[in-house]
Amino acid sequence: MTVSQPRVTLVGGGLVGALLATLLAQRGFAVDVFERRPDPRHTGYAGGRSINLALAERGLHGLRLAGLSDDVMRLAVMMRGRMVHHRDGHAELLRYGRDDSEVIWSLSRGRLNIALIDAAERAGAHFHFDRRLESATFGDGVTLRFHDDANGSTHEHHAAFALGCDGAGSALRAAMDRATPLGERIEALGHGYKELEIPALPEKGFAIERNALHIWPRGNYMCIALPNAEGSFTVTLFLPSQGDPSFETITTPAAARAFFERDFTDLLPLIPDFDADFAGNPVGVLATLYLDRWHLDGRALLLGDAAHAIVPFHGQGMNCGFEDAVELAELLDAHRDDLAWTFAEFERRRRPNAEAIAKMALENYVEMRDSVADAGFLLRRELGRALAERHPYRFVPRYSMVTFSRMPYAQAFARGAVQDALLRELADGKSRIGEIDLVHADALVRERLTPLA
Ligand code: FAD
Ligand code: 8R5
Repeated sequence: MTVSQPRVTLVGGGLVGALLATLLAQRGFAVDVFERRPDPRHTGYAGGRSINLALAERGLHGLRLAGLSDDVMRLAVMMRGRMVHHRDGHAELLRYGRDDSEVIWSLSRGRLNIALIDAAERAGAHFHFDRRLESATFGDGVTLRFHDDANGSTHEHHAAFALGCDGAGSALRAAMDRATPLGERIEALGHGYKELEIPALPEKGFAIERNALHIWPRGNYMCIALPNAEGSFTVTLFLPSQGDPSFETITTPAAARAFFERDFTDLLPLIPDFDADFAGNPVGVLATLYLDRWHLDGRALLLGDAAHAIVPFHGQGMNCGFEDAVELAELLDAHRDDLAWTFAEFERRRRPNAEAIAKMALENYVEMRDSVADAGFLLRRELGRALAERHPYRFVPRYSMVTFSRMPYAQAFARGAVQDALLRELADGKSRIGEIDLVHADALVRERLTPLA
């Protein structure tokens, strides 16, 4: 199929939609973005709550290409590592990387979305707010029907093709699936989350260490806290949906308070509006979305959460979605005359990577919430550190490959598996690192792991 005019229609102007709009407008496409919500620059965002996100190298790369990294980074808070808060009240910082060049950044989602919308408009993209996609039909191109939730009106738009950036509950996905089943599978995690807030101290002071991602690991559940530029922290409690304790058994602020007094003793006093936060904020659901296909020949394509929503435990949902946007903008720019091929090629390149980060995100929940690791795990971790130091270009911790590099997620997963097998083999039956033959280990590393550039 040929497009005479390079016009692009996006559904959803969230994080991925707004970045993609910028990248495509910069490449000379005429971009229309239809967004369900009102313009966040007029209404304020997130109902006044400050919700933050961790930005890592993959997401930062997308922002750099959009020319936005300087503006956005001025508002970001550096997180050097994981601050682990044990039950007895003591805390330790475990650095994520080698030094301050390997860190992650906490950002306000609302501010980031506004910066992205501004950048897209500057590049020439056109936003249509208060346009909720209701249905889409596919014939010669696609006909999109929108509802304005503010005044009840409906609107129709015809386009050669539509790009779905409308998030985990994508309406475009539902419409595509009606036309041709996409093989959708949603796997619930069985755990939910609730947000709470540690306010800033007077004079913008931080109540706990500012430059860290805080974790209170408690076995089957945990709390985390990410810093906001204003001095507050957004706390998230992750807890099973059923069983004891769970969101089914802990339903009132009083029950939650008793639970925190027992399990998060040092955290509770930092949350002055605990009862109101717990009663007022909803329980969020956590699930992984798998699809057999992301596109309908050359007429519709899904990306970001609409194609591959994942659990949050690697902090990579947005980062992965930004990689999608970059990959698609480059593909469309080079192959705008054969959309069916372009969409299939996008899916071919991105789906193995989306599947790899989905798996790694699930695995990182266990890693984060298990504070009392067993002896075997501790020995392997110590050995891993030693090998990373001896072979900095070959043996790279999987967390680092995911967070500080842009190597394909599938490759990070595969190299991680080789490294893990190596550690298990070398540490098997050993109880101290001194018992392990490091010269033999060096030979195995050189044999099994090619050097990275
Ligand atoms: P969204 O950002 O959800 O945007 C979808 C957009 O489409 C929205 O603007 C929505 O209003 C609009 N829309 C929806 N339906 C329609 C419709 N029918 N018609 C028109 N418009 C529609 N990722 C990270 O990388 N790091 C983190 O630390 C991190 N933390 C997170 C914390 C929380 C609380 C949550 C919920 C997620 C977090 N994520 C994080 C994941 C990240 O938010 C998502 O992966 C990312 O926002 C996906 O971008 P998206 O544009 O695909 O979807
Ligand atoms: N998402 C994150 C990490 C990894 C931290 C580590 C984990 C909250 C709903 Cl749970 C989580 C990480 O391994 O030490 N980096 O960034 C962000 C996370 O959760 C976000 C804030 C979240 C969805 C609620």
